[in-house]
Amino acid sequence: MSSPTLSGRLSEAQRLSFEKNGYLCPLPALEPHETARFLASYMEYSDRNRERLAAMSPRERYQVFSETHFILPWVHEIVTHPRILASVESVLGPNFIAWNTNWFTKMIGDKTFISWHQDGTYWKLSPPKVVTAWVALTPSQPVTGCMRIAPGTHLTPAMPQRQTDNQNNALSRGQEIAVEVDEKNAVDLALMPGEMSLHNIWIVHGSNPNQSKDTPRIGLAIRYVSTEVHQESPKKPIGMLVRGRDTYGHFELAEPIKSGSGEDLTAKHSAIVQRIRSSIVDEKKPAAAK
Ligand SMILES: O=C(O)CCC(=O)C(=O)O
Repeated sequence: MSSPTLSGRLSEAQRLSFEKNGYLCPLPALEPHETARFLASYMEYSDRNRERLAAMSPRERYQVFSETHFILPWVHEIVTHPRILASVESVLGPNFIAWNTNWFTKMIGDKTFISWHQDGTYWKLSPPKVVTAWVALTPSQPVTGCMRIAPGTHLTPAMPQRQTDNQNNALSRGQEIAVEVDEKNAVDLALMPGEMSLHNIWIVHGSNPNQSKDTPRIGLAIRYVSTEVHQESPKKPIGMLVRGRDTYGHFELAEPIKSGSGEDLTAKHSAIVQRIRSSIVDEKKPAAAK
């Protein structure tokens, strides 16, 4: 039998640590040859969309880089990677859905940052059997603007939040917690290419701009939810069943888009992005804690 590290399964000590601290980091995710292939594919996708992206703010760009697992087979490969799924299964149990994905990219000299926030406030998902796997394709380190968390905050759901309008804040609504975060106690979730972190839906997290002169920071955040989870949303939410069975039917189960190219594929992708965004709470009505 493979070791827990290579199979991706978490040890009991790791599982308990995730429960207690609200995060785990670093964990092995991709093999070096996979990381290199996915990074080359990412650069090719960015290059293909260069003109469209150049005219956008970080916040708008974030949307083009959301839900790409529906249209890019190599992103789907990351989302369904056996080692990542085995780690997530250790936390969520045997049946779960990939609900949403976002690329968080900070190129060299880019001012993009992520304000301190709690994901659970906006996602309206309950019970909180939800975990984010953040998979690094390049070094995600303090100098390149790695993710940072405020330890223990996953035990305090739904802190007050405010909206901000700084266009360099990559979050879709510029949300930020209206509570002072003690920066000296923040923990850096430092990752090397091919590694990942897991974080709880309620942990306060954010990240600084990339200060490095030569290294971009590129990573994919994948939100996995147990099939038990229900989302309060105007339309039935969609997601991809990636492990086990769904006996709840809370999500419309979707497959990657197989047909279409060029503008047609872009239109289908935008429709999915809009549908998933529309299930995230309106900025004027932050969700109550569940
Ligand atoms: O990548 C980052 O810096 C922030 C990621 C984040 O906010 C998230 O995965 O929820």
